[in-house]
Amino acid sequence: MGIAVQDTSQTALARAAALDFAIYGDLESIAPFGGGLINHTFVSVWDQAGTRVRYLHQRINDKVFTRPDQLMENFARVTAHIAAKTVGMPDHSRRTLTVVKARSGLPYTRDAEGGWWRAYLFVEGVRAKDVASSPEEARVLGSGVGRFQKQLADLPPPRLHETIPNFHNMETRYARFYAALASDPVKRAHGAREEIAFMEANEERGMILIRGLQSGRLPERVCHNDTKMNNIFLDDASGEALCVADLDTVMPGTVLFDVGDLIRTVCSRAGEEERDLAKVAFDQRFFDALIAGYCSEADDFLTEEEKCLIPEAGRNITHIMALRFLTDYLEGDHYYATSRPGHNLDRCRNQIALIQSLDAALRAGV
Ligand code: GN1
Ligand code: MG
Repeated sequence: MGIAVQDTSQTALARAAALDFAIYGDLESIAPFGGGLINHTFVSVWDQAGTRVRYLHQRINDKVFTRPDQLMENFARVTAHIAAKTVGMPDHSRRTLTVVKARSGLPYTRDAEGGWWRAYLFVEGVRAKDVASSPEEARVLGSGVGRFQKQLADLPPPRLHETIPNFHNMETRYARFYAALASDPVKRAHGAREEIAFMEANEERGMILIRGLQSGRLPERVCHNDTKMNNIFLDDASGEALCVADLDTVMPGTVLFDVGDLIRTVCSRAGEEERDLAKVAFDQRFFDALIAGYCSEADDFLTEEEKCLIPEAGRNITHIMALRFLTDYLEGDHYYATSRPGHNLDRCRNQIALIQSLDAALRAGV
């Protein structure tokens, strides 16, 4: 009941916000959409002189993204840059997200509660998947992210805003984990002893990417930072990776963060929500195809150091996700959306199982 009441009021806010964007036609309907863990998403249907057109609306989570104005400045620059590179190609308006401006001219609007909303064209005829179904699909996903990075490699200055400072910084993630462990605010540490021990044992190894960035051995580039596979839209007709979505965390980093998140999500035979850990297994064939696809686009700009660290990047990003799920569990589930007690601990266990499977493959010489 509580949830239904909240949904209704959220939908009312979404409707009011939607009407504040410079969208032609009559608003027919607006309803919640999709399952992101961070933002609230809605889809609207408009009658534009007799044709039905859909738009997406998101309330930006301003606890997670404390400067939505800067975030939307990044978003608008990045999407305009990609759009300029694909002018004249078939399906031009489906190859990147297209921001709709508010009537004020800004790329966002505020609601009565102070919430921040954005709108963009609904990309029709694509699908987002949680688990890859074939090595060919893995190859396609790899090439999609390689192309995205290549398209943004020449983004003109200024440097993009850091929408979440230290997002993939293992040092600060560990500091927060140890703080949660020390205060144990909801008394959950005892029930997570094994996972805590895993984090303590793996801390040093986990520092490889952040130290590489800090020392300059790994170059800073524009990357996406959240390339779990369901953020990459596959064209229904051709199967091609058409559009990279969820651009909130596009900011400076190492491209290995993106490759790592792809390995984490594409090369596991089960998604991160799977609780049957026997199903969570690293698949070498998907890995080989993914990296071949990625390098078909990224070979032009990757350094030798970056190439060598690709397998380790998969382990590193899986590790940081396990650590973040565990920290949120210890803190009382404030960050990720959860739907049952222990949900974040289950996610952490899934990610640790994947690391163990990945380690077996790395030992065998991926
Ligand atoms: C979040 O926004 P969404 O659901 O695509 C998270 C990612 C995690 C992911 C785990 C801003 O991604 O870092 O990998 O959940 N995004 C943020 O599913 O924290
Ligand atoms: Mg996201």
